[in-house]
Amino acid sequence: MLQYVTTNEGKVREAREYMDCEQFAYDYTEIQHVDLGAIAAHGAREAYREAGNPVLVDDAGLFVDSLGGFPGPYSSYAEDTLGIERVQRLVAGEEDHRASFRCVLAYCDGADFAASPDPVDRDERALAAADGEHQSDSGVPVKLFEGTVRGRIVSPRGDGGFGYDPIFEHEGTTMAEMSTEEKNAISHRGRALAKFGEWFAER
Ligand code: ITT
Repeated sequence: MLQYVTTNEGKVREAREYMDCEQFAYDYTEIQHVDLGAIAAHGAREAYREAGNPVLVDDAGLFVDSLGGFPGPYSSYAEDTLGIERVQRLVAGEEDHRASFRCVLAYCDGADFAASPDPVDRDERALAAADGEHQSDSGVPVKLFEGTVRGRIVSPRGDGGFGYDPIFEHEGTTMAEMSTEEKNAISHRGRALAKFGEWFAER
């Protein structure tokens, strides 16, 4: 069974609309990198080594246009330290409230993949940022699937979803006001999961 690597149950709920998977609540090392793909690829190698089964790592982030992409790869840290309401107030002080949510899924089962149309991380960039202890992961390819949604940061509305959902509005509705199905139809994660699901079914 595919192991969906996350400590976040909200992510697993959304993923189960696309595939059978088990949650593997493994807290992989999140390397410091501006690129979510590099973080997820490094995590997938580490999780695969730990699980010994096919793994899918899910790394997501909120990128606010007027804050130069902040909090981006630090979204989890910003949620834990500032909280989503203070992030929202920070953005409210800017003229431009537009933002993107991005999700990168990184799949690893120890085998090699064809690159097209989604990228394969063959690990140099992740290893360059990692310390020596992970050198043994060298060479294990990771297939990446990405999804993005554009929206606006607004005052919190809605009880659904998780994380930044109450302050992320897409076409007039916050993601916390959507059902899981509605969120998946437009979200960063839904788009990445749809791409992955199609590819995985072929595999
Ligand atoms: P794992 O690393 O264990 O998967 P996490 O919740 O920390 O759990 P991320 O680092 O990918 O996962 O998430 C970065 C932040 O973005 C974190 O604060 C999440 O709550 C939030 N987040 C991720 N996906 C989201 C979504 O679909 N809607 C709202 N917030 C989301």
